[in-house]
Amino acid sequence: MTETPRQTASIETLTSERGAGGEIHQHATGKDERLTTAQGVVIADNQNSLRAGAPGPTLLEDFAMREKIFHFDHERIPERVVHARGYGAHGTFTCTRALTDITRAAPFASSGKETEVFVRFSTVAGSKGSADLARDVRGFSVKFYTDEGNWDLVGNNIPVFFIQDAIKFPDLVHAVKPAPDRAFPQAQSAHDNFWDFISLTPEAMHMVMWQMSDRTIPRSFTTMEGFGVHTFRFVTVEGVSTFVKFHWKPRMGLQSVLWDEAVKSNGADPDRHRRDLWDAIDRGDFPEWDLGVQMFDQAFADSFAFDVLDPTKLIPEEDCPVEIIGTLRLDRAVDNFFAETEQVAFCTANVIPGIDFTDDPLLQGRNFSYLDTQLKRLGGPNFTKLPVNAPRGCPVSNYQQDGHMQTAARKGRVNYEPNGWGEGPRAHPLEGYVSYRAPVTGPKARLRPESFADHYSQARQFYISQTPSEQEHILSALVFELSKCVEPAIRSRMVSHLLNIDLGLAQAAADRLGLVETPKAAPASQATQMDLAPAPSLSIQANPPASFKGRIMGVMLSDGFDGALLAALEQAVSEAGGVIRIVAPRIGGAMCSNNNLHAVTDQIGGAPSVLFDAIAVLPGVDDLASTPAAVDFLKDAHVHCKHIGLSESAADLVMECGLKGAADEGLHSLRDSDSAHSFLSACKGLRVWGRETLFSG
Ligand code: HDE
Repeated sequence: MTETPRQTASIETLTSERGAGGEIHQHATGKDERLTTAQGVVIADNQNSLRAGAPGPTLLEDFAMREKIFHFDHERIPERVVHARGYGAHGTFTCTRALTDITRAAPFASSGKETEVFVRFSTVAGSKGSADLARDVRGFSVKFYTDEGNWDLVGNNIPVFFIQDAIKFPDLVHAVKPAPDRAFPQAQSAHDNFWDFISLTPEAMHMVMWQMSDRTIPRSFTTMEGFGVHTFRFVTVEGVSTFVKFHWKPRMGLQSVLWDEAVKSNGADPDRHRRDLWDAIDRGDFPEWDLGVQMFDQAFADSFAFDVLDPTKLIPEEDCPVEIIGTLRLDRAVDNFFAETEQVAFCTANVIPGIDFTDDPLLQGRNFSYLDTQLKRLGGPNFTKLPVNAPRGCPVSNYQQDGHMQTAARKGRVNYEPNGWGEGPRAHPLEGYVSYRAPVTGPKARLRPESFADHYSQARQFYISQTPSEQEHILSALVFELSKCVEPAIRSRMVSHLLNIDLGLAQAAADRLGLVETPKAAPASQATQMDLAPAPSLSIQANPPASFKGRIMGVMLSDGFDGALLAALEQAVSEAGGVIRIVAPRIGGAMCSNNNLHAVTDQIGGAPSVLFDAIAVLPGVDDLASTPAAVDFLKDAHVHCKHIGLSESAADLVMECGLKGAADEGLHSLRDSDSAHSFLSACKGLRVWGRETLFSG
């Protein structure tokens, strides 16, 4: 991939330095900037350590070398126990609808009010160095630096969770992570331990349907939804509470890739999602999401078919509308990944006046876990002072002191409260955070309410809300994952759950897994099971994006290509708000039919079509039919149901790919500006799903 202007901007001058043999090393460095030790002493030679004679030992006295290596030795901190691989950016939340009658939460105080935010997206299971397109849930964490303190909305891209009680979380995470003896598989749920645990945990079935759907292989961070998952409370100044569920809706619309693309993407560009976010911000194509809320009262909660405190259930938008109250825009990449993205500490317990918890047992457990894990990960209690974690919109004033790496010592003798010195901060009953006065009764016991008992109805509702193509994706994902399980009893146990979700799905899975005997349905609480109507809002394919904005067209060409046609295509892509990448045999450039040299962004061997949303093929004198990577480029785009634009000169390549005579609404012939524009207009939808039937079975 190419260097961005931002990446090259800091390379200002070339300076010289003398090596051991007196040779000159030339390298880039900042103008007039001196290299120093951590103590500020200017370093004279950064290439050779202090030695006793040319063949002699290195001296302990060499403080510059020791300090440099000492610091390097301590660069690593523990990675997050979950959500280790993540990527962050700064931005702004703009309120578009004041909610002062419903909550005193600062970001919603007036329409037009702006609040600074930091967002971190993540995968859950893989370690820091794993690939972006693992089949996995994505984290979607937002830190609002409000003028009444920091509020963290630590969500996922799936609105429900695997378990109903935090006490199960360590087991869930142990099961999905690499097995403790062999330390594999990495960043995958396709293994015995995960499905063993899941098949013994019926409450996970709803989330499993989401996990096996295309939601877990998103096209990019910018094309996925975010959800707060739990029911929270909005609270007014007077102490009146309204239940609320938070939703982030991507302006680019929901988009995912196919499983085969995910697998190939992980090889071609394991950093695909972080690169996509970085590139989008870098070119000024700032990603945006709308913040929506589902707000309801106790009466709605009582009448709803499920317990609103059960995190394995959602409230369909069809039953309670999502009202848009603001927009999130990410417009600034981090200056330093470690300082910001790695050290940011999100915590569900970070709430502000106007936002409160409910008794969702998962949320209650999370409120303990985040602070606890951060103490270990960031090494002491003062991580709240790091710039990315420190409040920005309001003063911080208290008597917390000392601890590792303290940088904010109070002046004076007063470090306690109450004090008679007339100094220092005091609590303020009116301005301060007051917990919602929720009445609490009941015996102290380890229990789960009956209202949490139905594990299958919403799993079924999700499944029947998908298009046939999406249902096929769920089935193939289940078959893929369960086929990786060595233990037959696990496969069989999973099918016994599927029987409670959808008979057709269960039978097809049993068949494709080659189960010798179809198991009995898992025991289910029949008393609570319901036949819910499909909720179309749950489908990706039924809600396609409105434009090609922010997406990437890969144009494969070779010397002698039609320059006018490329210009027409470039114009059409740019008018649609998309980005074009030129893929050619040589990175140094491609000569068009008019003898103009055009810049090339990717060499064919390193840019398979899985990296692009749609493709165009404009071969020149080299028809590319005998270039294997070019054949794969076109064949894959076809199998992946993408829109494909073809110039006449692509005829031999088309023949080589076995596509001659293939015609559907996704194959477009490119001749001129008009055809380029109608090609782009077709590209704005998702894929040509009808093509899938050609390859299924
Ligand atoms: Fe987390 N989770 N989680 N989680 N979670 C962490 O906190 C935990 C859950 C989520 O970008 C950890 O600082 C428990 C649900 C995100 O830095 C840890 C339970 C949801 C992130 C932790 C859950 C999430 C985390 C690890 C069950 C969606 C990444 C590092 C009760 C609503 C935050 C850290 C970032 C991170 C605990 C379940 C989202 C261990 C105990 C449900 C997005 O504290």
